[in-house]
Amino acid sequence: MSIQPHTPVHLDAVVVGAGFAGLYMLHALRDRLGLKATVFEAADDVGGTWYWNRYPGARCDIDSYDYSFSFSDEIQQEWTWSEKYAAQPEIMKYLQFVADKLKLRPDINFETRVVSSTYDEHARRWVIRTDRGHTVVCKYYISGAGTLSNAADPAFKGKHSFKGEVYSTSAWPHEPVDFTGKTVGIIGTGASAIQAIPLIAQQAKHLTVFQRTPNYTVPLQNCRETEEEVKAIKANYAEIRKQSKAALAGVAFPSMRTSMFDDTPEQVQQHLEYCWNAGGFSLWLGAYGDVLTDEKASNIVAEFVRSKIRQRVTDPKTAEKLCPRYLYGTKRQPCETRYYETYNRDNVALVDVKADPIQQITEDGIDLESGQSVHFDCLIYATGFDAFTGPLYKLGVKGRGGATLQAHWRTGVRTNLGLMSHGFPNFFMITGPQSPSVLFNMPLGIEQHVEWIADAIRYMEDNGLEAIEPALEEEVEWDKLVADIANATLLPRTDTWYTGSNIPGKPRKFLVYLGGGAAYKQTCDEVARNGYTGFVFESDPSLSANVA
Ligand code: N01
Repeated sequence: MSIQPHTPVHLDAVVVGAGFAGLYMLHALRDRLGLKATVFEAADDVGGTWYWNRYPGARCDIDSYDYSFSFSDEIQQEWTWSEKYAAQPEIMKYLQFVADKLKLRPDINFETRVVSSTYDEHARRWVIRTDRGHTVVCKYYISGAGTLSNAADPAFKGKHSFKGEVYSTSAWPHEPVDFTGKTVGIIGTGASAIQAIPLIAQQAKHLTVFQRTPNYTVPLQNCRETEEEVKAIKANYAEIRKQSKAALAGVAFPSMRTSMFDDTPEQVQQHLEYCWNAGGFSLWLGAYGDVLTDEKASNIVAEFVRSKIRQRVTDPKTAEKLCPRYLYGTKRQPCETRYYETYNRDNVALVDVKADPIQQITEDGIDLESGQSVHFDCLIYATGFDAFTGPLYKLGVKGRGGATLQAHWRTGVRTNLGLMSHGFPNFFMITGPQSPSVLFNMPLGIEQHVEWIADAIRYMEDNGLEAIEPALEEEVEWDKLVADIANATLLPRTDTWYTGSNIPGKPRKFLVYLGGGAAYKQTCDEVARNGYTGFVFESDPSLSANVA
């Protein structure tokens, strides 16, 4: 329900965020479990990450038909995607359609940010406060705040002295930004910048890209969906979903072969070429099973991509600057549309800020350590996120004994199943750290978490239970399992936002469960089937009433 500020309200559940996660969680709590629940959302509309990240070129890089809810056949049959990889405005429209169809809006409090969340141990209730003066006392507290919703804020000297227009890809204005006739500087060359740069370059008078680390970027190969394709997908949706859910990263790649070393070098090149042309994540997650575990296999793909960059970028020096050197596959592979050709334009310059670091931001541009100054009218930050923990810490979560999540995770995140953490009873994290989260198809991963959480809540309600919390030993076990699986791959060897190393002072730890979505779901289901092994319950219904 939508609630009034300044009068404490007692509800069954509070959900944070109205993106994919919050929308489905609200639906599950309210319409399947019959609970009284409300959502707090900082934006003035639904959409979550797709509300904020509306920079030019923003689009999904998993097939639209896969990157959508599967829980309602009615929704998936009614909704028609126009492109293979939907652009941000279409994904926003889709989430608005879902919210309206399920009549979710009346239970969402927009333009309202949670500022503190405190567990009252005696009452076994969460007390949630917002920046608009709401106080809600609830039994279940669920974060759908996302993993990439808290922008990193690199501390550039002179940052606030810039007098021109300043933009951030992660909080792009709602009105279209027109760069016509303007000079622009953009810092960062991650997935966001790689989508935005080709379009900004077409419009701006001049664009300077400040690149610290080049990425292995592969053509997206987006196209319109034909009527026949749409018909075939909709007719076959059940099977498509089954295959996606069983696949390692929540997307089925029929091109996947077990080992690169079962093929001859010629066959390998042919297969890599095939995956390159297939587009999206085919090369990264759909070529060979050992690309992410075997350094030699990773190096072969790395050289393959570098050869593509050299073919596409006409100036050999610029091409070399764009050639990555880190282990292929260990960073999230961005997908591009004419990204490399953009550097053949006369109005685009690439500055390597690893070789010549940014010394300071000035009132009209950037000074480099070499003494060179670059001037522009508009500055764009595409500098990434404080992933996983950033959005959770912003909620001001205090569990047992007033301990903060920050304190509990001081030496590194520790959870059970990436769903809950010891000391924070009844606090659930949708796509939390140490779950498959960002290395699984997000909407499908979200569905699995929402359904597990809803089942756990139903179990508690049916059995008169007041609190659920992971046992400490189980959390330690899960932590070890996540690390062991990650360490069997190459991924932890590179500094990335997966390890938290893009944020100064953040403990370095690989924060994604890499065992694959199917194995993960099986574990979660087994835990539930066996009466939530590894979780401790408290039951004392007499304490559930009269909370102050
Ligand atoms: O952020 P990033 P992003 N000085 O962290 C640079 C998802 N996503 O917003 O690599 C100079 O990847 C930094 O340099 P370095 C997706 O999961 C999905 O682009 O640290 N440069 C890097 O180049 C993705 O992975 C879609 O050396 C600095 C850039 O800023 C995730 O979001 C689309 C710097 C940050 O890149 C994040 O992507 C877009 C400094 N001080 C994003 N600090 C879809 O298609 C940082 N950088 C669904």
